[in-house]
Amino acid sequence: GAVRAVAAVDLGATSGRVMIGRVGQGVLELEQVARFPNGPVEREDGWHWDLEALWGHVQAGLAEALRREPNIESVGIDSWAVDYGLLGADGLLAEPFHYRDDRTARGVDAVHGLVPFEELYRRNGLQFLSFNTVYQYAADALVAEAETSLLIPDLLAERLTGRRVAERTNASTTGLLDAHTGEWDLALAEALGIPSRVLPPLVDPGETVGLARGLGDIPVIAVGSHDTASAIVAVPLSSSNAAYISCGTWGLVGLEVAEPIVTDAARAANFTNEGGVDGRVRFLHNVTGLWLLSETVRAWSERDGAPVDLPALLAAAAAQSAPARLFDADDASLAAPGDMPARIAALLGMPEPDVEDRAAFARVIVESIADAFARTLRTAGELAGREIDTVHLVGGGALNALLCQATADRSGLPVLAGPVEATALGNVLVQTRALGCFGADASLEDLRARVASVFPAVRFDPRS
Ligand code: LFR
Repeated sequence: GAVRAVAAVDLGATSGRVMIGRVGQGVLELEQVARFPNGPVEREDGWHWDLEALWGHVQAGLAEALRREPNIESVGIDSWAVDYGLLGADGLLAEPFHYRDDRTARGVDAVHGLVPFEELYRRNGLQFLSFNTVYQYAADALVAEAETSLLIPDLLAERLTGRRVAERTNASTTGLLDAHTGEWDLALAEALGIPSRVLPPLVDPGETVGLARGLGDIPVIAVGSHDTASAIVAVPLSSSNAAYISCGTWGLVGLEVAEPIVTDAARAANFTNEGGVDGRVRFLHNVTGLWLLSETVRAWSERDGAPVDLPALLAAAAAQSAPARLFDADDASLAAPGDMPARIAALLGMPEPDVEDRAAFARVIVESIADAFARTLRTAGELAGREIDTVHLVGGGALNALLCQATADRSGLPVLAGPVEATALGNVLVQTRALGCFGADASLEDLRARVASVFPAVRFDPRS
């Protein structure tokens, strides 16, 4: 049959991209059309996202995609989770906040004062992250004035189609979705004083959201609009004993399960149950990932007045001997934007590195991330009662051979690296399945088999 094409918009916390995806007999391809930087921007009232800049990049990228490939049949949008824009009749009431803004601390106290964390966990299944949407709402006076609240991908879809909906996988990260039914927990919203009118109708991945008016009326198809949900679609999991690490800004470490696991042990280990595509559950923990490296490199580049070359730094780091001391990559002090080398040095109890010691310092960062990955894999297996035998590492981190090898060594498990662009692939796969490219009842396993056959993994075996 003919090769068919769709457009995928994939926004990460440090960069965004627009891709053309092509699917046909034995064909599964991505062509990058646009790539643009993203990150926290500091305003008078705290850290925000520059939504208008992102929207500009998305529009330009989609226009370019259609110029290159006029046969594009649909558009799908995914991004990081939890952040939202509040809308009135005429559009946005305020620029969306960045989840790393510390106003959420107030929201945590307010929410837990009304509903204890134990009860929240039983209902929404989410690990405690101070930035879960429900805490952000509690710190945001504008919620009371809003007609509706849309998560970032839904907000962009609304600009394209005029329709206000909440895609279900991303809605599961708000803290207001019932983990067991997949529906809004209206009783919880009421107990927290969040008006139910701000919670839009839910749609599932694969459903058409509406027609993109400025793009020749091609449909916007809902995908796993939470980037991690899309990434897990494209992990070529071979069995239920295969774990994944979706590694970009964050390292999302866990397993796919059929039903939420909300035991006391899972709560104590701070494991989350996020909604996946086709009703699967992503049972995982957020480990601080490449954020530690990107923020470190950003600080050094600012200090030097010239960009630090990350690939060269990692090559030099690989030539160092293994570090004696590590730090806890999960430490709460590393969450905020700002001078990362100083904060890591403080955890290590040593001075900040001189320029000639930067490679060794980068090595400590990579090994500390790998150590947290290994620890979290062990916990995931224990909590789910599974004997993990393989780890798939997807996302940008799959390009970091030092990190992949260190994860294999520290976990004692083979690491299968790739695909690097798992998120965009998952986005493309869900759209093209909805368009009928894989047959009417193609399962996630069918889609993953296609990924495995087209994108061979790079294998890292543990060294003793
Ligand atoms: C990864 C991710 C994580 C989410 C964090 C904040 O990009 O979406 O899954 O916990 O960003 O939204």
